Amino acid sequence: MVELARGLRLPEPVYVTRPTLPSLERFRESLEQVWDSRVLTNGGAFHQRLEAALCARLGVEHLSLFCNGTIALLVALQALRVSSGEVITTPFTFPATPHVLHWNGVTPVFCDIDPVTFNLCPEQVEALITPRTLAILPVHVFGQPCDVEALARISNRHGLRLIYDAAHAFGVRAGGRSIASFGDLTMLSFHATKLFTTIEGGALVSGSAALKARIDFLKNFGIADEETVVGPGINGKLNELQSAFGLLQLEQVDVEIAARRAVSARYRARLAGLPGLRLPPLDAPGVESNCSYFPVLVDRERFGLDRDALYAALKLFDVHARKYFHPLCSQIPAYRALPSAAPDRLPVAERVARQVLCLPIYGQLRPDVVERIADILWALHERASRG
Ligand code: T4K
Repeated sequence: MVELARGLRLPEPVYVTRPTLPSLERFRESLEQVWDSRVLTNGGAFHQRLEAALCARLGVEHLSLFCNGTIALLVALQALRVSSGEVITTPFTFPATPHVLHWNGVTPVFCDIDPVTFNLCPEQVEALITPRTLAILPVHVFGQPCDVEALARISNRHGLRLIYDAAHAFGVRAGGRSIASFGDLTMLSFHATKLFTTIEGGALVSGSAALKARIDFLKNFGIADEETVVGPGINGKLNELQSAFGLLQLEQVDVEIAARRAVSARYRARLAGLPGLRLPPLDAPGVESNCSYFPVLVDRERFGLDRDALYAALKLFDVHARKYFHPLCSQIPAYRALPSAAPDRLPVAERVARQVLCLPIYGQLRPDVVERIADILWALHERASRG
């Protein structure tokens, strides 16, 4: 292995993602405008411009910016008065998803996932509905759209709220529509690890002006005017510097998505036929994905190494893949005693969490580096199969 690593090791570390930054010169110009205005936050001009620009880019009407995706999701539940009872969600997600339920006094009910998309399995959602269920909180994991039609049918039939965690799904379209336009509310994350970023940041997309107005009060302490506080809000605002950064990011987001598509296509071309490595599904008809992640499933028998061994071996070559999302959220101490968290009730999620590995993908990942990562994967397989 030492010999192999010496030959193929990358000259510098390659991480699962890297943000593509806007021009520093242009950002400096924006900063000068902020300095001139002295408006630093509380819905200033850059904030207003970014909300409008995001609506136009995403093809939605009502969007509220937030300081991060987690607070946005916390407010989404408050806005729809989901603050007791149970909400059905996925265990195969980042901990923020069940945590916002917990912080709202709601019990998460974990539901198993689809083996291909890794998203909530609609048939199993229905079986978990009880008189205490108030909402469904699905995640478009790795930017793959959930079965939005089936979930809409189920939520309508049972009078449940439907709130999407679209932290990974910026710019994704399904059935000719923005993925952010489904359900009662959709949360987006603009964290530094996302393909569109405001460093930290996020948004809620709502279906009506009235719901957006309620969200905007809630993210600003519930303040309506200098003497009126309409409800118990929180501070979820995005500031002017980050909004200005976001406007510059937005100018380059389509180039970023196209570059990620090219990385994804190169991985697919090079890794097709590599035994024991299942590649992410191709876009279903009507879906435009954003290639925000490149998750593979590692089958130990056929690849020759299990996921953990492959993850560790890649590090020797300075390739820092990530085990998103292992461990499952149902295994977090705060939730693992819940009846729905029992591993035998979540067999698909348990298997996927054991096998999944997210390979590096971002717009500026050079083609020769992608080629090298593919060479390393083939070499590791060949070495492991020789015994
Ligand atoms: N729902 C879902 C489904 C989510 O995935 C997330 C967040 C949320 C909700 C919550 O949204 P936010 O409140 O975060 O807006 C990262 C992110 O921190 C997290 O935002 C994201 N999901 C999650 C999937 O990934 P870590 O712990 O893996 O981050 P970290 O610091 O290890 O970064 C990963 C790699 O990215 C690093 O190895 C290098 C690179 N990186 C990272 C940062 C922070 C950079 O190149 N520059 C940077 O500034 O969680």
